[in-house]
Amino acid sequence: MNQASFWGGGIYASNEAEVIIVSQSIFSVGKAVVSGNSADNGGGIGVSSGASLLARDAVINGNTASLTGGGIRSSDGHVTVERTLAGAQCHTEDRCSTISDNTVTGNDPAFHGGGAIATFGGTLKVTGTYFEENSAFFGSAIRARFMPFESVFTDVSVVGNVFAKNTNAPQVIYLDESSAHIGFSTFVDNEDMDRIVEVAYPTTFSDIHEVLVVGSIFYEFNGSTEAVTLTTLGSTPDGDCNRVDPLGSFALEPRSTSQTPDFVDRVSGDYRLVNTFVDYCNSSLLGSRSNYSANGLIRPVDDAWPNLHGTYDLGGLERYDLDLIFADGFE
Ligand SMILES: [Ca+2]
Ligand SMILES: [Ca+2]
Repeated sequence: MNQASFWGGGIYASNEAEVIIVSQSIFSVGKAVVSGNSADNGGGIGVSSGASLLARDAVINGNTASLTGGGIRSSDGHVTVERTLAGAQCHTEDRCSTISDNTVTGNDPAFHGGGAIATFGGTLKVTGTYFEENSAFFGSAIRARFMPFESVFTDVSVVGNVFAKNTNAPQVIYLDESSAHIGFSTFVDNEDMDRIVEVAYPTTFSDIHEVLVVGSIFYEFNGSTEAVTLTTLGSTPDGDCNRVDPLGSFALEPRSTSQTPDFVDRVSGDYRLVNTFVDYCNSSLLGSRSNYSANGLIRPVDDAWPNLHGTYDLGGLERYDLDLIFADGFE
């Protein structure tokens, strides 16, 4: 339990430094945990000025920031959050890579927010990770601005994740003057938002930003939440193969569906698919960058279920058969 006055409650790195936190196993003795810290910016971890963070199979839960980034805050940093561990335990209710239960209390609409992650400039890559029960007034899970800002990096990449029960903001992911590729993720039972992904000011003096959202499930309690919305002037985001409620511009993107998903145990937070949306899509617009899932399986798994457009399941969790896991050497 740490407290920092301004940056990085648990860990802070600047000036090209590298922070690596890696779990050695899925069991608690080997887990990398950043929990119960607080700061103004980056309640758990702060990186700035070219510093990089690699969080692999890590738990970044229960941290608090008063201004930005309940779990992680980056300013021109390079943040990678990923899941690499496989294991039968993590296929069910255990989460191997999580950024959950973090809170931001700041309410300045220009800069505050990002319940799990706030990132301003630099790069962000998040794969195979659960974002649950984070809270902020802007971007209950993620807030990104100026991505990239005078940079050739591939900005924001968010693939194979689960976003559930994040609260308090008008949007779960807030992309402001940012490019982003969001793919094969599950958005379910988030609360309080007007739309799930908000895109603002995609066209700036230096750049036209590109936002792609593919292969994802957007399914919220009220049944009438727009999935992806442009709220300013500028180039519209592109979509493909998404499950969305039947309203808003994203309902018109190719291969979209408003069919109701069927989760193993939604109430208990087990968002694995039963059969709906299994083997629904191909790798769509992201190619091999689609091949991540929050249960650690390498996509795609060709299930016995008939293929619609391909072998990729929609959402953050690729369905599997136990026989297949053991045949592939998972334990
Ligand atoms: Ca599949
Ligand atoms: Ca199949």
